[in-house]
Amino acid sequence: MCIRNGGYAVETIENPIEPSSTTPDQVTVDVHLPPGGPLSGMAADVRAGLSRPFKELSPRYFYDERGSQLFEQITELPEYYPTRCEREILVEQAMAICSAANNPATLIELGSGSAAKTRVLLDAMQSVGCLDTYVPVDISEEITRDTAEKVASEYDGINVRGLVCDFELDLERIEAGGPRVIALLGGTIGNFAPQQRAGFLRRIANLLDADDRFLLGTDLVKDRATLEAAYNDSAGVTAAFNRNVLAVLNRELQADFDLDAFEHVARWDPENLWIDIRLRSLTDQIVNVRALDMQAPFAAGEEMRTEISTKYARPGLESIYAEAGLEMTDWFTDSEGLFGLSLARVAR
Ligand code: AVJ
Repeated sequence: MCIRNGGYAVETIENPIEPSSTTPDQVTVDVHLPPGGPLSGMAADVRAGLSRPFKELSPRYFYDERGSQLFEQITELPEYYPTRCEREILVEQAMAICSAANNPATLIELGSGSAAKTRVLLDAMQSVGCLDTYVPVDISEEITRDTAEKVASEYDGINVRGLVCDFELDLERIEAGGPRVIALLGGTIGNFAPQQRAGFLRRIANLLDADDRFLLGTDLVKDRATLEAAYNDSAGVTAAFNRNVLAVLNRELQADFDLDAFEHVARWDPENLWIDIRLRSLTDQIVNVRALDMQAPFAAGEEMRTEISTKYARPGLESIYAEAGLEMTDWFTDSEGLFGLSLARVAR
């Protein structure tokens, strides 16, 4: 274990500062964004999505500042149980998770954001004495720096190696001491289309050594009423969150979407086991996207997909792991069985 010895330095790879030998505590933030920044692939992506007969936008564009705030509000809604349930699992079972994951030295968190839930795991790791390194990985440089510095100041002797990248694209091997846990919390994997998910999990399998574990949060299949209520809250926050993606396009791609000309739709699809989240055009309209030099016609009643949120059951998830060369080792749920956390290892 490192012993805290003074402050910590924040450095970037572009402008490295030699870590001082008298400060074993350190924070580094490595930036691996494409030249155009986090939104560099957006234009081509949106063009493709708006050109298809069944239009579709990627959920990754929800999270500008306003979208992130709206999502925060969603997590506090009475109808939206996943965040509360996942937190309950972490709080109640952090020690069990920590020991099932071989008392890891390193926690790598994909989509770490403000790392609100992570602290529960870091606390458990610290109390067992295994905590050495935390690697927050997020697309937002500002949030990652902030999180990295805060975590470093909160945990004695911890090394923090922030990584700013699109974890779907640039998840290169992270050289930090093992055993390691790579965590993807919050049910984010629910947003991945099946093929995208398969590719992602295979890459995770490739990153894991025998002692390493993957920790995954998944919302679980349950009755339609509960599921649909979580995505059609009575306060209309989810509707505002969904429509906000149009404001992002208006700003980033000089589009002229009229947010009031679209309504929020979220339906449970029992065949695909996902909530299908869409925006439905209320009128016949033509949307101009100046930066793409493109016009997108919408018929009245036409629906554009903005997100899927897949729900899982343990056996299905075990098969999904197996197809990716992973093997579930442990399964944790909340008291009501609404949300699942699983640990997986590379298949033997
Ligand atoms: C952040 C992807 C887990 O799918 O439940 C919440 C996003 N969308 N309400 C989810 C979301 C609408 C959320 N994830």
